[in-house]
Amino acid sequence: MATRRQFLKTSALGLGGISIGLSAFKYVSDFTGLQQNAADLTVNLTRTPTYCEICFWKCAGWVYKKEDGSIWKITGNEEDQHSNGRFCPRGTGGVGMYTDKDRLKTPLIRTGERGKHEFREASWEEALDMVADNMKKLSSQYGPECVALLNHGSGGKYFSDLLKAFGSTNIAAPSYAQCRGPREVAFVNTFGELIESPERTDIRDSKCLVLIGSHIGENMHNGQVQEVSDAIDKGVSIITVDPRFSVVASKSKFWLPIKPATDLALLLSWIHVLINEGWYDKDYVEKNTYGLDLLKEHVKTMTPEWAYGITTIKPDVIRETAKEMFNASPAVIIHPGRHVTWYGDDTQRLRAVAILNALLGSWGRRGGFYNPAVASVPNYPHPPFPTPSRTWRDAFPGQFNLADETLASGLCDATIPAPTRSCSFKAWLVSGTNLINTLPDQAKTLEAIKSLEFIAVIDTMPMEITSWADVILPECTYLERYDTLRVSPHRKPAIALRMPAMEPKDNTKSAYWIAREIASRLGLLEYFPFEKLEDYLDWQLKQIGSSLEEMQKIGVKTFEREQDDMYFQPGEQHEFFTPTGKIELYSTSFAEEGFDPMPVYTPHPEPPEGYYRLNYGRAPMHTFSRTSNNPNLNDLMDENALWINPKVAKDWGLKKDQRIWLQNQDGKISNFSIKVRVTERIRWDSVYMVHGFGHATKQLSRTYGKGISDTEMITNVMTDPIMGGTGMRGNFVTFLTEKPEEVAS
Ligand SMILES: Nc1nc2c(c(=O)[nH]1)N[C@H]1C(S)=C(S)[C@@H](COP(=O)(O)OP(=O)(O)OC[C@H]3O[C@@H](n4cnc5c(=O)[nH]c(N)nc54)[C@H](O)[C@@H]3O)O[C@H]1N2
Ligand SMILES: Nc1nc2c(c(=O)[nH]1)N[C@H]1C(S)=C(S)[C@@H](COP(=O)(O)OP(=O)(O)OC[C@H]3O[C@@H](n4cnc5c(=O)[nH]c(N)nc54)[C@H](O)[C@@H]3O)O[C@H]1N2
Ligand code: SF4
Ligand SMILES: [Mo]
Repeated sequence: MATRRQFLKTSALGLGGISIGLSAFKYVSDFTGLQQNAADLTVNLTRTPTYCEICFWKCAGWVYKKEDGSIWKITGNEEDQHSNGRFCPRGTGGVGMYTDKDRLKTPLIRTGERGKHEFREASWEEALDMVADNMKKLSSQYGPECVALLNHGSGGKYFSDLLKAFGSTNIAAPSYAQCRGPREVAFVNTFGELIESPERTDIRDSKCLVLIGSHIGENMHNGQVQEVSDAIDKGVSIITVDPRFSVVASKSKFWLPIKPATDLALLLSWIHVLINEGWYDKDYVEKNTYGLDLLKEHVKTMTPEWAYGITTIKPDVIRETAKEMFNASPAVIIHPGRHVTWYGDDTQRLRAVAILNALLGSWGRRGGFYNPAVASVPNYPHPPFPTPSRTWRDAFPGQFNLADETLASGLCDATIPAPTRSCSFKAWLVSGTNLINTLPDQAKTLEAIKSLEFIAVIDTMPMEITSWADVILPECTYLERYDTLRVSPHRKPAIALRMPAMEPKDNTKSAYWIAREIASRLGLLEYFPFEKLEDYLDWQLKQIGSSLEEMQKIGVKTFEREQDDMYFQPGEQHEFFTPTGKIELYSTSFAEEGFDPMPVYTPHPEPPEGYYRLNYGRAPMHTFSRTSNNPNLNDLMDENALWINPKVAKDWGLKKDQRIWLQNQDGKISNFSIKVRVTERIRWDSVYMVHGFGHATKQLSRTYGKGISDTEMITNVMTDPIMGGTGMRGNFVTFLTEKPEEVAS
C-alpha cells in the first residue's frame, strides 16, 4: 500500500536520527525530507486540517490525500506554534491509527466474565440503550453522583457535559494525579498560576536549562523539542539531573547522575548556595517575593556537603552548577517537568523547583517563563448544570484540599466499597484512557472495576480496559471526525480545527455523536442543542469573526496579544494571585493546611539486597500504551528492553538480548519476559524500561505479549498527602532467568 510505503520511507529517515541514539533532536530536520517528496508525486493532493491526537501536545497539521482518496501523509501546519510545520515521528505515523486492522469495528456487549474479552456484536441502538438504561437505573437507586467519568483526550469534553447535565461532577483524567498535578499545585501555591500545557517555558531564548529527570528528546513534545534544539544551536547550557544518561544528558554541559529519589536534597542545597552566595536577583526578590528570611533560615544547614552525602553529587559540582544558573539569570529555566508523580513528596520537590526559579527571577522574564495567552471562544449557552449533592471529595474528608482537579486514582479508590462511605461509585464511563495500564496498583484498579455495577468503555482499539467493559462503544479515530476547537495557551492566542479527512471506518462513531445519543435517551438534549458538531463549531467561529469555511481552508488562526504582557516590564512590582499577593517562598496555604510551608527532605526506602529501583520513561516513537500496536510505529520499535548497568549484568551473568522475567518487592511476577540491554547509561542501583509495552490483550495482534508492562510491577504507590498524586517510583525489581510458572493473565 502506497501510504505505508511512503511512511516507511520517511520513518526510515526518522529512525536514522533515532538509531544513532543521541541525535533524537535532529528528527525535526530529518522529517522535513518529506516536503521534497511532494514534488515527486504526479498526483493531485487535497488536504484537510487536523490536530494530532497521538499525544496531548495537540500539534495542528494537514492530512494530505491522493486522488484515489487514500491518505498520503500527515504533516504540520506552518502557522501552528505547537508544531511549526513539522510533526514528530509519532504524529507522522498517526495514520496507522486509522489503518490498524485490529481496530474496534462495531459496538460490543459482554457475554462472558468481565476481563475475559468475550463479547457479541450489537447495534448502536441496543448498546446506547444499555448505557442510558443503566445510568437511569443506578441514578434512581443511588443518585446521579454514583456515576463517574474517567477520560483522557478530546472526547472528554462531550462526556463531561453529559455527566454534568446528568448531575455528577465526578470526572477525572489521569493527566492530573498520575502526571502533572504536583507541579500545578506547587506553582499555583508559589506564583499563583499554573504551568499549563504546552508549558510556558521560554526555552528558545533560555541561556541555561535545568532538567530534573525531564527527558526532553525522548519525551517528544514537538514544539518543546524544537525549542531545545534551537537553544542548543544558540549555545544554551543544559544541566541534566537524571540517574540515567538520557538523550538530553548527552547534549548537556553538566550531567548529574543523581541517586534516585534524592532530588529534593539537591534542590535545597542549590537554594542554600544561591542565598548564601548572594547569587539571586535581589531587586526582583525584594519587590516580588514573600518569606526570603524564613527560607534563608530554613536552608541554613542544607549545604552542598550535606547534599553530597544524600545525592552522591559532589559539593563543587553543586556550587558550579548553581553559579551557572545565576550567570544566565533571569534567562534560566529550572524545568518543572511533566510526569512528576515519583516519590509521593512530589509537590514539595516541585515547590523547591518553583522557589529556585523565583530566586533567579525567571518567572515572567524572557528566557524563563512567559505569560501565555489564550483565545477567547464563547460556548453556546445552555441551561445551568444541576448542583450535585455529593462529590468525590466526600470520600476523602479533610484530605487533598489543595488538589484543584479530580483524582482519577481517587475515583478508583472511592469505587471500592468501604464501611465509612454511604455510597461508592456504581458506574463508570471510560473514554480514551487505558486505566489498567495507566493507574498504578493494577490489583486495586481491578478490584474497583469488579465492584462496579456497570462499566461502559469508549475506545478506538481493543485494549486491557475494553476487556473489562460491559459494553464497548467504538469511536472513530481523530482522522475521521470533527472535535472541539483546540484553544491552548501559547505565546500568541490561537485556535485550530480538526475535521474528518476520511469517513468513519466500519460501524464507528464520533464521541460527540455517542454522547448526544446518550443525552437524548436521558432527556438531556437541551445541553446538546446542535445535532452536528460542525454546526456548533460554525456558530462558535462566527462569534469571533471567523467561520467553519475559513478554518477548513487555513486550519490554524493566530491572533495578536491584546497586551504587551508576555514578560514583566523592567523593574515591575507584580501582583500575584497568592494569598500574600507575592511569590510565596514560604507558602501560607501549605502552612494553613498543616503542610511544611517550605520543602523538607525526607529519605525514601532503598532497594533491598538483589533488587533494583524500577525506573521508566518515554521512547520518541511511542505514546504510552496507545501506539504500541500502531502498524507504522510498531515497525520502529516493537518491544521494550530492560536497561541494566554492566556491573549488575556481570554479577547476574546476564547477556545482551537475553530474555528475563521480573519480580517486584511484593512478589509480583511479570506476565511476559523482556530483553536485556546492557548499558553504562543507567546507574547500578536502577533498571529502566519504556512505558507502554507488555500488552495482555490478545486482540492486539502486533504487540500482545511483547515486553513487560511497567504498570504491572508498580504495586507500591506513594501518595502525595498534599494533592493525592500517585508516586510510582518506589518499586524494586529482581531478575528471574527461568520462565516462571504460568502467571495470571
Ligand atoms: N506505569 C506508568 N503509568 C503511567 C505513566 C507511566 O509512564 N508509567 N504515565 C502517566 C502519564 S504521564 C499519563 S499522561 C497517563 C496517560 O494515560 P492514558 O491516556 O490512559 O494512556 P494510554 O495508555 O495511551 O491509553 C489511551 C487509551 O485511549 C485510547 N484512545 C486513543 N485514541 C482515542 C480516541 O481518539 N478516542 C477514544 N475514545 N479512545 C482513544 C487508546 O486506545 C487507549 O486505550 O498515564 C500515566 N500512567
Ligand atoms: N515520545 C513520547 N513523548 C511524550 C509522551 C509519550 O508517551 N511519548 N508522553 C508525554 C507526557 S503526557 C508526559 S507527562 C511527559 C513525561 O515526560 P517527562 O516529564 O520528561 O519524564 P518523566 O517520565 O517524568 O521522567 C523520565 C526521566 O526521569 C528520570 N528519573 C527517574 N527517576 C529519577 C529520579 O529519582 N531523579 C531524577 N532527577 N530523574 C529520575 C528517568 O531516568 C527518565 O529519564 O512526556 C510527554 N512526551
Ligand atoms: S508531539 Fe507528535 S504525537 Fe504529540 S501531538 Fe505533536 S505530532 Fe502528535
Ligand atoms: Mo502525562
